[in-house]
Amino acid sequence: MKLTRAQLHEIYYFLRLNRRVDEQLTNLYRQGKVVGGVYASLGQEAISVGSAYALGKDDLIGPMIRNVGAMMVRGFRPRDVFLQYMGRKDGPTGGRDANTHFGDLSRGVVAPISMLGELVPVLAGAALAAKIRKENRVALTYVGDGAISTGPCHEGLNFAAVFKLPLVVIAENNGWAYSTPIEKQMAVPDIARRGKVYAIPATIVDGNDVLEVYKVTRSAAERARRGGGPALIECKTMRMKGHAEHDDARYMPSGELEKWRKKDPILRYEKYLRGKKLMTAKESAAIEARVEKEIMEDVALAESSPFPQPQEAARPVWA
Ligand SMILES: Cc1ncc(C[n+]2csc(CCOP(=O)(O)OP(=O)(O)O)c2C)c(N)n1
Ligand SMILES: [Mg+2]
Repeated sequence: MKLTRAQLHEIYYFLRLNRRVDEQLTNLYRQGKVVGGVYASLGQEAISVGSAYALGKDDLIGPMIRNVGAMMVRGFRPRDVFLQYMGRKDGPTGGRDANTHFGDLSRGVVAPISMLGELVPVLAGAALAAKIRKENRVALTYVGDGAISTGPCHEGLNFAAVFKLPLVVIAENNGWAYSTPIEKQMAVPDIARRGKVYAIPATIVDGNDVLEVYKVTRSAAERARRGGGPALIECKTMRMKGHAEHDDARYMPSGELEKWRKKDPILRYEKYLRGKKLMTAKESAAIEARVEKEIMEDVALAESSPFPQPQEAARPVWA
């Protein structure tokens, strides 16, 4: 399906929103207003936005910590992310959990969990339920180059392949799992090679090209919807910061980030739209103004929300 001019602009809006949420979270962290760490999606926005944008509204996603962009596409707002990271009462979990550990099934978003790889069997289960109920839904989730090597990820992929479940797994290969480079935890150069052993079609995609991510995810989702079974999509990208805000990434070889900065997914997409005369300077300025207004309003709103009362901590846990 060809994207309309309005849709191309909407994708640009979500990319910029994702980037600005990240930048604002960094500011809040440095001001001591965040409870816990901040995990950026810097440099990986095209994967979250392109893949989530390729799904239908009844499809399910299981985002990981760097997939704020996907959560925005599914209808969460920057305020949800700020409130949650700041542990405030009006946040999605009422201050009971941190960072992006929240979801909403009415938006088709399964809450992320910290244990790497675990979302693969969870979303495979959701895909199985959809198949049994003949709901024509696709389930999609994300794994990193570290998560792909966990036992649960293997079990989930294998299960989905055997039962031909409508599951799309996006492998975000950013080269690092905390301080471990990919060559120290995998003996093959590409995650996509693993597709073959499960009999799952696997595609390698430039993860910094939002339209390519969109296109490949969309065709994988359509194939899954037709009963063609799961797909694995390896997106090559780079984590443009340390694992989290507290990690200065001094273990990364010098020059690596410089090289990747030239491939910034948002600047690249903007240049593409401009070059093809699909977005004028006036139109991009209007999108920027909208993003800025929403970010500023939502930061103010989050900062004005109180912390929860201690006695509320166990309320949804114990009847
Ligand atoms: C099963 C498990 N082991 C270890 C951890 C601790 N841990 C959290 S994030 C992370 C690195 C993840 O790397 P990757 O999967 O490549 O994702 P990225 O951070 O690069 O997006 C580790 C080791 C965890 N959360 N779960
Ligand atoms: Mg990684």
